[in-house]
Order: sequence, then C-alpha cells, then structure tokens
Amino acid sequence: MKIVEARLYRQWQPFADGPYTCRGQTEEGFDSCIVALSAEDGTVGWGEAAPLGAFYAEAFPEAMAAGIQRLLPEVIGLSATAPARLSDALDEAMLGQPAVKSAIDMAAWDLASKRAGVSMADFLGGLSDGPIHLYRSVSQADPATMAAKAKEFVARDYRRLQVKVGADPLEDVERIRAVRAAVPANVPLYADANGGWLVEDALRLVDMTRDIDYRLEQPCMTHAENMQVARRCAKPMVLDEGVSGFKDLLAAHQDGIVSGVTLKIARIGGVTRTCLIRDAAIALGLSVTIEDTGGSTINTAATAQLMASTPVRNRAHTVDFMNWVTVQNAQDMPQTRDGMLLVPDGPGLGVRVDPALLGEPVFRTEI
Ligand code: 0XW
Ligand code: MG
Repeated sequence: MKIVEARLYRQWQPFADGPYTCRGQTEEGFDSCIVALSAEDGTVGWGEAAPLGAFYAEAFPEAMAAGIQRLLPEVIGLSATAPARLSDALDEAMLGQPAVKSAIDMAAWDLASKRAGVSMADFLGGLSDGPIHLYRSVSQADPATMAAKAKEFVARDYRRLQVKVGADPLEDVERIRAVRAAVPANVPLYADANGGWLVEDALRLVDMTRDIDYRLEQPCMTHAENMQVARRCAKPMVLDEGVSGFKDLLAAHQDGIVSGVTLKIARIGGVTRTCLIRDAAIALGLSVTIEDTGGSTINTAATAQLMASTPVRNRAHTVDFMNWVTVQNAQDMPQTRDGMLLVPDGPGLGVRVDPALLGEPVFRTEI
C-alpha cells in the first residue's frame, strides 16, 4: 500500500485571546502548514505544524512551507503503513530542519494508524486511561494584567498555568507573585522564561522567590547556563527549548538539572522523534509534556494521542491549541472538560478533516 498523493495547505489562525507575548516578542496568531498524505486505497492521513512567528523556534512559516514542498515529492511511492521508515527517508533527503518534517511525519502516523483501524495512541503502544491535564500560558504583560488574565483562565476551567517570565528579573518576581496571589494554591504554576534570562537574572529571581510554590521552566538557553542555575535552585526544573534531541536529554539528566521535559512536536521533528525522546524521558523517570509550537484542531488531536500513550505517572500537561485560536481545521475533536483534554475516538488522530474548509492546496504532487 503506497502513498500516491501529497498536499500542503496553509491556514492563518488568529489568537482568540488577542496578541501573545513571550520572550519579549508578540504574535497575532499561528501561520499553520497542514499536510495530507493519501494512500492507494483512498485513506488520507493529516498532519499540522505551525511555528510561533520566526522568533520562537528555528523555523518560520515561509521556510517551513517551502521545505515541505521540497520534501513532499520524496514521500510519493513510500509505504503508507511504515511511518518510522518514512521519517528516515525525510532525514536522508534533508539534513536537520525538524519543523519542516513535523507535519509530514504526523500525517504518516495518522495514515498508518487509520489503515490499521486503531487510534494513534493504540498504534503507538496503547492508550492509558487517566487525565490529560491542560495548562494555559499567561502572556507576558505587567503583573496586574497577568494576574487578571490568570484569574480569568481559572474561571474558564484551566487548572494549571504558565507564567511568561524571562524579562527583567525584578518585574518577573512581581509577575510570579501577582499570579500566585490571584489563583488558588492548588493551581500548579510554571514560571517559563523560554530561555530568556542570563544566569545572574535567573539566580536573582530564584533567590527572591524562595517562599513561592512554582516550577521553573527553561530559565536560560544553554545547558551550561542552566547547570549554574540548577545548582543553586531548589525548585524542580523543566527543560523545553534546551531539549531538541536525545543527547540533550541525556546530558541534562546526567548533570541532574532536569525534573521534567516539554516536547514540542515541530521543534523535535515529528511524532517519530518525539516518541523516541518521550520514551527515554519515561525511562529516566521524568515528567513529560507533549505539545507543539502552534496549530489548531489537527495538532491538538495529535498531542492528545501522544499524551494518551504516555504513562499517567509521567504526564505533566499539554495545551488545547484549538481553543487558543479562532479557526478549526477538523471536526470531532472532543471539547475539554474540567481542565482536561479528552482524546478523540476513532482511528488515527480521531478527527475528521474536510479539505473543502481549507481552501485550495498551495502545493500538490502525485504518482
Ligand atoms: C505556550 N507555547 C506552547 C505556545 C507557543 O507556541 C510557544 C509556547 C510557549 O512556550 O510560549
Ligand atoms: Mg516552555
């Protein structure tokens, strides 16, 4: 059973809650790439990836779309039932560029699991029942605005929050204090600097917030910097931007600086590579967040399937991107409930994409 057709669509996805700021940069929405891979029998697999502008990851929308157009002809004629082999073929054809490969790889997993007649979670080894907690990011702003937004998110049923810090440490201390005071004590807080601090910023902040309950996420960009912070920080430390591959994770674990890891599918390079690091993180006893840099319904379905196939004990939380944006790109994605993400039923990703809703493909290739 071969892949006989591949399409690329683009979708602009404005943020439902207005502009989003982190690491001092602001974006108005996600600029998403959606890939469809069709098998000989007409089964179609879907994948989605969107960077956050150009600043967040080593990717930007125009390059991502161009890279996907370059790679799609490579998958024509490949097996529709062997996604890991397809991932290798992408790596042979293009060095690096994980964000370019992500939606293609995701579509290959959707296709193969649909062909097998099982959900992607089952195809990946089996779904474990249990909650998939959602968190919501509180976009960087002045402390009072962030506290008000945090309250609103809790009222909207989010039970876990991420506070965007990584700016001036004195102001960041106030951000954490204001949000902590605005929400119930049982709402876990993650202070996420997105790698924005210098070591001295992070050390000062950690020192000034000893009395507050929160987890620290990606204080500085490099491993060496984060090691200096971790040595003097009693808080659990989650790494996100610092873990792009297996070796990063092993180094962080060996140096004892990581308690949890945030894996963004497009930053890692697709479902295949994300599962490799996810499984290593499980074996190392870390907490795991699987999410992405952006997207809407298709992307949320994929993170739901990946979280569902992660043991409950290791699950941290994920995002409901379909509710971050004003446009959907698939049907049958269940609503969230009590701050949790529900896993769509049915084969593959479990959602139904109507290509007519996506407009004309920007690129199409066939056998
Ligand atoms: C919260 N996110 C997952 C959404 C954006 O893509 C980036 C990321 C973040 O850390 O802000
Ligand atoms: Mg993060």
